[in-house]
Amino acid sequence: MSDMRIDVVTIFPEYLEPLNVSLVGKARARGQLDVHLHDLRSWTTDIHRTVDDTPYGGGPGMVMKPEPWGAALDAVLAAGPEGEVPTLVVPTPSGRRFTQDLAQDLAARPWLAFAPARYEGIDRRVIEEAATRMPVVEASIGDYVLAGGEVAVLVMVEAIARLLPGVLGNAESHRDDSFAPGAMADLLEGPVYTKPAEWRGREVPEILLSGHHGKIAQWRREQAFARTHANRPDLVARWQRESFTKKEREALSVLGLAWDEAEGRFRSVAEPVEE
Ligand code: 6GU
Repeated sequence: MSDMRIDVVTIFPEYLEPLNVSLVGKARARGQLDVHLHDLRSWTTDIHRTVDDTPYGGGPGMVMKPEPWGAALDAVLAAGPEGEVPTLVVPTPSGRRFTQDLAQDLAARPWLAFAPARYEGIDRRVIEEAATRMPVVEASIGDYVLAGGEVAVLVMVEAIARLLPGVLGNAESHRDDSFAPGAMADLLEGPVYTKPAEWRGREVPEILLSGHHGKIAQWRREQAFARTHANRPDLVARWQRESFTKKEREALSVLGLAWDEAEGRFRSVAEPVEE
């Protein structure tokens, strides 16, 4: 038995060819991941294999018809283990944010089915009817609009697959990831270096060559603070005072970040207090 079954229903199965490559491809080859691609058009019944139609109420673009999706989801359900249902993941810019937390939640489920749409989306009744039969998660990979959900499926499957036990070589590989629960929650990973120790006149930070594991860990954490401060003020706004040691708060103050008791958040000391 594989660790996870994944079904994808799409009008562009060839868009998902990258699932044969690299980490996900290897997980499939090792039998840890069982991926089934389905062409939505195989559940159409007309000569033109139509999957879309004009929107009720008017407006631009086309909407995916419910009948092919209904038949496709019926077939996916019937193809899996008796009595089990998949979690249906519907990629859409209108969905909840696809985060590391959601990736972790989905990685714990034995069976996922993805329903990426093209055009303006799928007739709403498909999602509602599916939700009476299986868990449904509508998820967006970011605040921008893609031409279709297939690339979002690639993003989500890769983020999920690397969390499956035994897919990444090292069981500790996830621990220091940006966004990893625990010490890295709401933190971005800092910079990394490899040999040679000097390259084009640029030296690797000396601390990394010191062999002082404790000091290295502290330095990496401070680098993570600096990166997060520079790139993601929204994450800094979530930090709690209690998550940091006294020494770490000193490092934060060097970055110009101080705990503001009244506001209940870390604030740039340069930043004016709002009236
Ligand atoms: Cl999941 N789908 C599409 N079409 N656009 C998106 C998206 C998904 N996430 C962000 N933009």
